[in-house]
Amino acid sequence: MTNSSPAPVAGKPSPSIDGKLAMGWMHTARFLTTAAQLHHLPTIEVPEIAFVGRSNAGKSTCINTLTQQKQLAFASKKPGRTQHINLFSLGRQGLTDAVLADLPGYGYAAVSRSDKIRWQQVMVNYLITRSSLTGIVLLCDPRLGLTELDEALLEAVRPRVEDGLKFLILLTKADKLTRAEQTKALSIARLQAGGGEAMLFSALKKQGVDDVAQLLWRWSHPAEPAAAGAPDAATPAVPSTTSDSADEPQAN
Ligand SMILES: Nc1nc2c(ncn2[C@@H]2O[C@H](COP(=O)(O)OP(=O)(O)O)[C@@H](O)[C@H]2O)c(=O)[nH]1
Ligand SMILES: [Mg+2]
Repeated sequence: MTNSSPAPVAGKPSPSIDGKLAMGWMHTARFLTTAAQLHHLPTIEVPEIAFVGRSNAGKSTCINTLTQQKQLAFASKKPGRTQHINLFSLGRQGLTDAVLADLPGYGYAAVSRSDKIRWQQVMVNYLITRSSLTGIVLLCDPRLGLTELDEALLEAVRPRVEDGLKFLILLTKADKLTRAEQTKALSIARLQAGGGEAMLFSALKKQGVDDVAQLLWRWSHPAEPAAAGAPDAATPAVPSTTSDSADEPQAN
């Protein structure tokens, strides 16, 4: 699964993309694979972005809204897959330029304590060791704030965030908050995010949708080191023919 996407480069501004293009890119999401254990995950050579959050935080709704597809959450809801890491490929014309990883929601009350602990370990191991991991989106219902498990996860990834891993606290269901509450929740989340950032999101009101799509695109397409006479780095890597779409699994 290789393509010509540049490896992440620190310190360079990312190329920009407008909201519509970013949403078009998100819409290319397709199911890649599912894994119950870390060692079953394929090696990925493009940027991988993980979605994490306690159950009911609005993760499935967010992924569906961003990708403008209902089948993706369906893929994650198939019996036996709810505790799996589900990967989705992104990229036009069969070229994969990024992968989304949907991690199991944690903290679900009906799950036994031992299962919770096991999953916490799998998740933390994933977040700490996964080499293709480029960014983390931590979804949080701002009416509840960060839970103990969210805090533990934040603590675990902090060294990687300090090392350049992208990190976003996404405050979901923003439509449930007044303007003043949104502003307050956002400033708290910005502090909690450390070196990362925080944004408001509402699937219902389509708030923040384009902004998140653009951010994920920038995370996945860091600027290449400037080279004399190089083509404009802001141009999205969209192939003009379908001739090189061969090696990509087209599972749905
Ligand atoms: N008002 C509102 N409700 C939302 C929003 N996003 C999700 N929800 C609701 O929150 C609940 C949990 O959402 P879901 O996506 O299943 O959460 P998950 O467990 O994190 O995947 C569902 O009842 C959703 O309809 C939103 O933007 N606004
Ligand atoms: Mg869900």
